[in-house]
Amino acid sequence: MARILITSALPYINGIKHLGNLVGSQLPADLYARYCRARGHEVMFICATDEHGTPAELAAAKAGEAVDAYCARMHAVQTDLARGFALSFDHYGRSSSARNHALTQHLAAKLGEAGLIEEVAEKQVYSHTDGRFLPDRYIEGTCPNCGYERARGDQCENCTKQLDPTDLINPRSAISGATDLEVRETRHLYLRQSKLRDTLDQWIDSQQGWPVLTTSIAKKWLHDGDGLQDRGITRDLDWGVPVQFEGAPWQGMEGKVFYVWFDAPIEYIAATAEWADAQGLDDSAWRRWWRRDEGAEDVRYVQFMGKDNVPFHTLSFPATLIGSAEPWKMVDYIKSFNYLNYDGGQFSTSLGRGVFMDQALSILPSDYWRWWLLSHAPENSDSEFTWENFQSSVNKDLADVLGNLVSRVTKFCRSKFGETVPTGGTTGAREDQLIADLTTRLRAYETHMEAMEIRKSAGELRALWVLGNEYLQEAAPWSSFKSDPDLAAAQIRLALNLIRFYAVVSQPFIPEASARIMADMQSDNWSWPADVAAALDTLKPGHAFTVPEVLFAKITDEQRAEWEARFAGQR
Ligand code: B3M
Ligand code: ZN
Repeated sequence: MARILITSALPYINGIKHLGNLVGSQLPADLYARYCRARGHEVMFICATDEHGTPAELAAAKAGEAVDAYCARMHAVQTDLARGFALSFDHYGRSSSARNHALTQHLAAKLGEAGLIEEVAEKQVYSHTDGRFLPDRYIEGTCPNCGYERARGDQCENCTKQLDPTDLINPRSAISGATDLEVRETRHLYLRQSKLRDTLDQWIDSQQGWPVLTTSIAKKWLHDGDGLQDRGITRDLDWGVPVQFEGAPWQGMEGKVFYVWFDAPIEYIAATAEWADAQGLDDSAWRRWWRRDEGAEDVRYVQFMGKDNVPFHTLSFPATLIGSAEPWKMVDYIKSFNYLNYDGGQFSTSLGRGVFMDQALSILPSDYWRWWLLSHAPENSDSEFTWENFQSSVNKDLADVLGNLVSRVTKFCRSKFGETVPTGGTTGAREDQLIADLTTRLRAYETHMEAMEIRKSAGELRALWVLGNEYLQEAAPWSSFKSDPDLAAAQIRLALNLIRFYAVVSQPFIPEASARIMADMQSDNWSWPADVAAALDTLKPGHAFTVPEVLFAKITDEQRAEWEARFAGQR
């Protein structure tokens, strides 16, 4: 049994996330957390809302609410949606928590002691039209690296380069479009990341088997030109973690807050402390996950995120932790994702294009979405959601293959043997072959799940379902029943056990359907099938079960057409 710490990139507090956001971090992280728990590992699965920064301030203003009230309300909304998608976080924290304030200030102080923070007089963009300093992502312009015309002041979406607002060519206010911008002087704290360049380089080199997507992005910013520049970690804003030295004022920094990307990853740690607080546990409960001197040495730490978040997790956050000179647990593996596109274009939060988490749940149960999204996860390249593909994948994989098997077997048993596992008969070579094939596929499934190869895992799971269907097709208990009812009894006994087996192995992908199947099998034996033959002999003759309601309803052409039209345009 291992101890596995899993974090998902923290969704910004403003607005409801679309399915592309979901499949880029929270959903695959949940899949992995569920799998690790199912295999008996001790798991700590952490996520939180990322609540600071200008987007939160502006969204609150737009909603006519105070920013703290807005964040509290949206945190509750996002918590509900996470529950709706059956995301099994051990804690869903808030980056605005007291824990994160304290830890952010603590780490900044440590970085200061280590000589890694310096005060810099900075030129910052002030917008006369907007009457305020414009932070990074509220200035748009042309990327100096790739020429993309809608690059933001913090990062170019197109080439992932981290930017400073003043790098942009032809800058304009993203709030008003105003170009009457003026550069004014203000003082800020800078993290001297450049001093850590060699250390970070060696740290990245020492990582085994990271995905190419992760290391290539990290290496690019370490080695290409001005990769690891010192970066401002404070901002002229009201909302955020005040720039203080463990609670005492930081001279000259009054009225400023830490940059949202400085405090957000620290919330991974702080949220674990929030978890301990919520459980009524003392500090050692969270520190054994995060402090190498207090038990975290043998923790395996895995992070999930979209590719645009990779530079912050391979460079900036490690710089914070290493630079503190304290023994913090560092990430062991970063699973990163490309983008999911929507029906010939991009998902767009600003245009309301695509399907958002609340909308998805309002039309179909979460497992339909989980299955499609995970089995089409944008791992090796961008992938695309189309309604046609969604319909066919749900109808074939879930309804025709898995759902149909469950329904046929249970209904046939009820009509011929009653609602208990039938007695009598013995299985033969066909069943031995099925067990051998299931074992091969299951071992492959485990290998891919351990490697977080999500599409490949989905493929093996589907193959496991298909094996059962093929078996049933060939064994045809409905015809053997006429000539040899004992044989049919043995076949149906095996098939009922197969249904429970499917609940166990499918649970990381489709937890709600799996729970229903398990309940209908009147079992709560979720133990992982180390030995497939033994697993298929779990429900004994005479064990009662219930015929399930329709597990997965097919998506009709009318529904598909209606949804396609409904989600094409404005939200
Ligand atoms: N909220 C960005 C994003 O959702 C950001 C992630 C923070 S992870 C510490 O893309
Ligand atoms: Zn660019």
